[in-house]
Amino acid sequence: PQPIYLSDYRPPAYRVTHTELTFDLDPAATRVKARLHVERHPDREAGAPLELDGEQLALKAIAIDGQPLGEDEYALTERGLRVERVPARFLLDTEVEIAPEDNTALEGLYQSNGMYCTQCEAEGFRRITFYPDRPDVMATFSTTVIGDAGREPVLLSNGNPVERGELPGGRHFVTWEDPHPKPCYLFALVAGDLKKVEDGFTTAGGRDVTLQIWVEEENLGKTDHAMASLKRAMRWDEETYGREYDLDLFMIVAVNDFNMGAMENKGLNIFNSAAVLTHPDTATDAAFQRVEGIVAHEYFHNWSGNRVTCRDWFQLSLKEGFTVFRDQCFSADTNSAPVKRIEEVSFFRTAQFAEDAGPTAHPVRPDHYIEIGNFYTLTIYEKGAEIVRMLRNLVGWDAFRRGSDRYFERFDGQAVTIEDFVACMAEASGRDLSQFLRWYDQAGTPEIDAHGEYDYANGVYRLVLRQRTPATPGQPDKRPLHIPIRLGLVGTKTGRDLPLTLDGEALGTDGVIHLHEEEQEFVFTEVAEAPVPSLARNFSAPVKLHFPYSREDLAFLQTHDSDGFNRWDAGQRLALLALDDLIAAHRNGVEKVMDGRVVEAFRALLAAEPDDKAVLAEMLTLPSEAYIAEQQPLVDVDAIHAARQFVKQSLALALRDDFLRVYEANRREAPYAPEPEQIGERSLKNVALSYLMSIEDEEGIELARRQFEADHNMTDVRAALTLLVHSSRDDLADPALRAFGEKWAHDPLVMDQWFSIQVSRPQSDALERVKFLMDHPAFSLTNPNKVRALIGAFAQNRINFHRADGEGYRLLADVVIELNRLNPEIAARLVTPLTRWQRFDETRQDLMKGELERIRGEALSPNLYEVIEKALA
Ligand code: HT7
Ligand code: ZN
Repeated sequence: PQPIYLSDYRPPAYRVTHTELTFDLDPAATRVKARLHVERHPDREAGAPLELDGEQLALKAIAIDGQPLGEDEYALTERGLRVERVPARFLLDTEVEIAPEDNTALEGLYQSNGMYCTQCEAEGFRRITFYPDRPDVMATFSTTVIGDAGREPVLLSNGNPVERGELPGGRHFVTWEDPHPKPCYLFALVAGDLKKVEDGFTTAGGRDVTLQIWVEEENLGKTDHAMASLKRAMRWDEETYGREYDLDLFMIVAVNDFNMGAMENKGLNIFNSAAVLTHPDTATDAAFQRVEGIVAHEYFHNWSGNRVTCRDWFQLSLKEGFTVFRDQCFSADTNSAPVKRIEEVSFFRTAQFAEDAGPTAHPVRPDHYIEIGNFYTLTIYEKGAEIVRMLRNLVGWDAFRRGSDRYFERFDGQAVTIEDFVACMAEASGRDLSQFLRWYDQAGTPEIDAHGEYDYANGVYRLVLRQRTPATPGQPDKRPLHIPIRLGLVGTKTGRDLPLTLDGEALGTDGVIHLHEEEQEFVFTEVAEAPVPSLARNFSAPVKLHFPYSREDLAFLQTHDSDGFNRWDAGQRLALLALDDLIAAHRNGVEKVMDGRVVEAFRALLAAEPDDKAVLAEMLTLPSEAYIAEQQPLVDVDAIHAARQFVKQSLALALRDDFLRVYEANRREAPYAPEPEQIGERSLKNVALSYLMSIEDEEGIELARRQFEADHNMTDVRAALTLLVHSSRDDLADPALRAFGEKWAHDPLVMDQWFSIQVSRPQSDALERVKFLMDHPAFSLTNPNKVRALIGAFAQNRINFHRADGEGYRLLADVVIELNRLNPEIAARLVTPLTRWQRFDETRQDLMKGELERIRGEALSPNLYEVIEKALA
């Protein structure tokens, strides 16, 4: 496979202004008729051939302006269809046959539990019909779906239904019209035996919108939260961005087989059932919050993605980074904002930093790719969102909102670039953002080495910042970025933020400084007392910031920093320093000794009356093994696991009564609601329980067992079940797992949790369990949720996946090889942990590389080929 380069972009030679589609559904032989209204681009020369994308299509008929084409008038290639001579404006009719039942890749038209559905982003439409499958070709669509009236009573597509009727042979049809021009990646079709839940929303402008969520009958009771989230998101987008919905109907459909979370098809969002269905008995607080976030994300795409879309797929972050930023702000507004930020950042620093430091690192706007499906990454989504967040902070909310209005107004109905977006922000704010644009083109996580010095005699604090971005594949040399650093100087005497005066300018007590150069010195004057700097508050830039804090400094910041995020971060840094010592002790076979400062910090946290219990729960949560590993030059999985376990148990032993008190104080048994206060209480209670269970004393065990059996809601049940199953006691694990598995055998989403919990256990039988469960009737390799729940979860079980005998690697490679045939997109994602081999010791490196080589020996899909070649380069 050959790479595609951004620098080769050319506008399309032909545009499609209107697309008429007719689907005659059949599992093995669906007929798709397409009539495209085509015209030559005004800037393109006459005589350019018409080139259409098409894959796995059996062409049955082709005509231009009603005249069938002879076989010498067009050519079929592996990639599509080429017609050498076409008029400047014409109608192209084609008819193709496709087989949805054989489509295990879940791109294009496929079947899930007997229903038909589509996934066209990024390049799935070319598996439906011959078409210029690129986002800069935007057309209005008219779609007729014909199905069996018994098997497929519901026939959906984008826009509004305009006609329906009966046909001979028990068939029926519905015709849909979508008046908004769209690229074909936003096309959708759904057909099946679905039931709907309906509600309504009146836009600020007075449009009455019908809202429908379509599900299989047994899931009708699981849509309330998604519907409420949708209405909140619609209102929020009006109030925050002035964006209203633009059709009379908005539909969401839940499907079980889906490669990602959800898809923003115009007027007909298709969701992975895991991203839309909730019920207190079956979904955890985290799942409720995830559903709210994803429903909002897809809805927000109606403007940031659909009305204004991407010129080409290199600009993917234009819609994804902006939309993630929008959904993050929405979730922060509807939940505990500090906890949302802590969760976002801890995930980002663990997973995106690792991606940015690995062999598949790429800029937020890549300059080449082989398979765009491989670029739906944390870098495009989450780092893209961090860049938009920096922009918002740089120009301020008012200018950002003006820039956003300008962007939506100027480019409505167009396919545009990241420069177009940033230019609107520059114009609205009057700021020069040219250096800032480098963030989009430079891969790798910038590192900042900071040090500071207080001059007592003159009341001056000098802060020196030096930035460097490590080399990444294809980008050996990096240029300095414009990095905004939000900071405070916390006085060591008063414990308060000191006023900041920089170059004679007063910045308040919480200011932003701008690092543009490789090295810059910032001299703060009139600093009345020796400070500890609180840097990059609220994670003001996606960087690694190193400052030589002493443990006393960190303990001080943990209690005194006015920035909640940095209070949490100081605690994490303090724990990491203690963990470093313990990792070294474990490696050297020296006795482990717990750092008393960490114990005292935890004691103080447990004694305080918290404003926000969810924040306290975060502060009591130790850095994950994955995050600890991120900090190590070479990952020693066993030492990390042992050190973390030691810290947890030491804290539990020292503070057992405090954890017990916190557990009891938060054991409210009110009816479940996914509301911030209750969620905070449950988090705090379950964190306390996890400490108590880490020492497996009888009281902790009894509490966990009772919580499991009380069966109040899935959050508490799952937390207790996880602790029982992850304990060293099979007499606790086995009965609980059995009871849970039997109770929920009928519910695929709960069974996903059942799979994940048991293969994440630290005990050494995790791998054998995976093998055993792969034969379980509820498991299926063709269902991405099952693959993620079982194989994906196991690959995150660090001590077991990285077993010294390499059996974890072998198992993953076996599954990847199988999935390469069935679902290349999922195969290419699943292989990720093996691509990080550089981070481990030599023996493990060899084992991991050996498995990558074994995969390379197969006939690879472009998806897997691209990832494996990068990993072994
Ligand atoms: N824009 C959507 C991306 C997506 C996707 C991409 C590739 C293959 C399958 C997919 N399903 C959804 C989802 C989003 O970002 O909102
Ligand atoms: Zn998105």
